[in-house]
Amino acid sequence: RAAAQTPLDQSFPKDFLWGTATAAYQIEGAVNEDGRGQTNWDVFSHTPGKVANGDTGDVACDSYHRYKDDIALMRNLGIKAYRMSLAWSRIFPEGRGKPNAKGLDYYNRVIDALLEAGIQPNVTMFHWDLPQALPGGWQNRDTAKAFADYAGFMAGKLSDRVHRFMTVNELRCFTDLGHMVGIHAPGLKLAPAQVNQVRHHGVLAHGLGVQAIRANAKAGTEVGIADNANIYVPAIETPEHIEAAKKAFRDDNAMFLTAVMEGRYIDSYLASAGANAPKVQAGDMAAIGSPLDFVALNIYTPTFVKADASDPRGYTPLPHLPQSPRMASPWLYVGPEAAYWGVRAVSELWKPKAIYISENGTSADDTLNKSGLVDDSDRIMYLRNYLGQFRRAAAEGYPLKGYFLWSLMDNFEWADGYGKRFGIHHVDFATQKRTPKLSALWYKELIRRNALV
Ligand code: GBH
Repeated sequence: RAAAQTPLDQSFPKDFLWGTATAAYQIEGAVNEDGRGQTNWDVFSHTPGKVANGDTGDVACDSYHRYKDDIALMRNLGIKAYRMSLAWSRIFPEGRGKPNAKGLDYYNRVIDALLEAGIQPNVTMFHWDLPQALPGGWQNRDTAKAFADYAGFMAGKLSDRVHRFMTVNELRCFTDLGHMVGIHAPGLKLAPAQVNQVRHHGVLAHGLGVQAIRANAKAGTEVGIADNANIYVPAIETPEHIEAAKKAFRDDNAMFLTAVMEGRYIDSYLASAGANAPKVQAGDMAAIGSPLDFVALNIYTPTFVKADASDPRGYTPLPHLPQSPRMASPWLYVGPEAAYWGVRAVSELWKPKAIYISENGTSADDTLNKSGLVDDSDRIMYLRNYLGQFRRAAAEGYPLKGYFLWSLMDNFEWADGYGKRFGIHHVDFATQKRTPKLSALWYKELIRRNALV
């Protein structure tokens, strides 16, 4: 029977960059090998009570030794790009000073093997594993400078083969979760003024990092940030609610992505911070606002928001309810619209040349079936819905260029240890055996068609 109507076009733009993502401390293991220095996460995960089940990243997925296996998984998927991070303390065990050649050798091996497999490395300079030797960590402004020196050094070494760098991953996480909430390394609960100072050092590290990467990398190297801006979805798709969502997005990310994109702290933030506002030195804001080649977003959870004339801000965010649908992690509320509205807000507010999704994915109940496989239909449901919304953004002309699925494989999920699995490949941590889940087969087919399946 002939179709009654034209089917919805489900395709993605030609040359859309399909990939997967991981991060050094979550997969590498080998924490005492080849001169790697200790990090804040080594200390934190070895502190009793900090990580579920007492798990640590000591072994993780053992990718330090098994990176070739990982690349074989990627090759089988047909991905074009891989987002990985560098362990700063493998290169500078003390955070600064004399570089460690063996650390550099490791990343040269990984990058060369990726290129050999036809996969484009996209490199994040800092995904939370801070060299422990840096005095005061992110509370010390010198750490921002040390980061820039390290990032510039690595850009000089890698930009003959790596063409896209992200400075830091998720400003809000390594600042607030580590220094205000205390659930990530270094596990502090500082007062508001100190928290704002840590946040300032975070964006400053990004900005000085951009400058250092540009100063040391080959011409044409792209530099950006991978951030998890809080995303606001208009409750109803009408101009007043859309405007409210855009304003909420800009306000709520004021000390992070908004500062990076605008090179200043906006008035609403300074007013609410009052005497606790960060101490800013001459030149800081210009560095923080260094122009970027792209913005990369990690997108998981939405906040719905409505226009509200009775609120001085003009909007009211709507709370998640206990019964709101979520995935296997309590924080992971289902909200595929975040995919579309995240891309659209960034595009409309700041008009970046390109947007990448540096992470999107989910934990799921990953019980092995009788054949030893994982039938993760929940994850497929989640990905299909989010990718539909990313597709909408691309189809409407927002400059969305690529997507990195979190994660290539199950790994060390920070404070949740190995208890939460985000991979599209199952990892048996006793044997290190990797097995594709149903979602990996689904993703492979999506990439093959360059269209939603
Ligand atoms: C990303 O963080 C990270 O970049 C990545 O390394 C990580 O593996 C992945 O997502 C999956 O989590 O316990 O309720 O206080 C996403 C942001 C930050 C969300 C930590 C969950 C804990 C919230 N995540 N947060 S809670």
